[in-house]
Amino acid sequence: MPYENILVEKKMPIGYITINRPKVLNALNVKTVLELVAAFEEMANDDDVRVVILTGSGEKSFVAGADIKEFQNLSPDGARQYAMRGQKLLNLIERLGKPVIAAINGYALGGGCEIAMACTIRIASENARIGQPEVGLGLIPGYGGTQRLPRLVGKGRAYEMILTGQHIDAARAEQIGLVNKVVPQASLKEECEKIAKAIAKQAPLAIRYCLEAVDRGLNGSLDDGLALEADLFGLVFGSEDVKEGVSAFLEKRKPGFKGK
Ligand code: DAK
Repeated sequence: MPYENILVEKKMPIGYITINRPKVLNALNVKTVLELVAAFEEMANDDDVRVVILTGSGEKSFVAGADIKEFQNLSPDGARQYAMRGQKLLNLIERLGKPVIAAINGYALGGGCEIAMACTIRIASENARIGQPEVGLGLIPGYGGTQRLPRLVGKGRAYEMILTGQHIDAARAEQIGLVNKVVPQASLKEECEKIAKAIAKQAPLAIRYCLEAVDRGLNGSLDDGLALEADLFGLVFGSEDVKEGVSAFLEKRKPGFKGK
């Protein structure tokens, strides 16, 4: 499907999605959100794509938030639909069944920070600036910022970012666990690809169940999470990949996983 506001590429085992509106610092308008939903669905349905890398065009911005121009004439019902579309996209990213790495190449503000937080792993370039500036527009975060940020960095630090609306730099983001690692911009793509390739060597089903165990587990009690882990542990034991992984270890060879 031809896209206007995003670039989509596959170099197996990696799928690349790049938000491509550099003139507005990759701000997310409705069309871009719809295109992202379609592109992530395409990645989810392609078994050869093992990991997706999401980034923004240019060297200045990952995503500078929702496109503020579209807020001007938004009715309450329009805002509701807007929220549902955004939630669909972020849930899709978080529950894709394969890891999504956010390559944060500059500003990740508002909806940009929220999209990055729905990703599995975040790697930032040294010039990244991250924040939830919604209160300065009279809004509150609407794509999960009030929920995912405290889960990632703790309540106090989340409150500080959400209530002041101030941006933090890449080093601070790494310090508080908002991003996994900070690298020079020139090596951002390579660093993300290194992680993607390490993941792609592992058993696909096991990766899918790990994502499900962590994501669903974090939303419930420890007991429920442990029960889910036990269920998934049992399920994965029915796979051909477990037999292959164990045999390969004992035979001192590399495993050939099939995702079955
Ligand atoms: N929307 C639209 N245009 C934007 C934009 C944005 N978020 N961010 C930047 N731009 C545009 C600028 O207007 C400018 O366009 P021209 O004037 O050249 O036409 C161009 O990008 C370059 O920006 P600047 O000239 O401002 O560049 P600077 O380097 O000086 O500043 C900046 C960079 C990122 C600090 C600044 O642009 C900035 O503060 N941008 C706004 C950041 C922001 O507030 N983002 C959060 C938006 S609120 C909802 C769910 C979610 C959301 C809302 C509702 N519902 C459930 C209903 C999400 C809300 C948000 O994300």
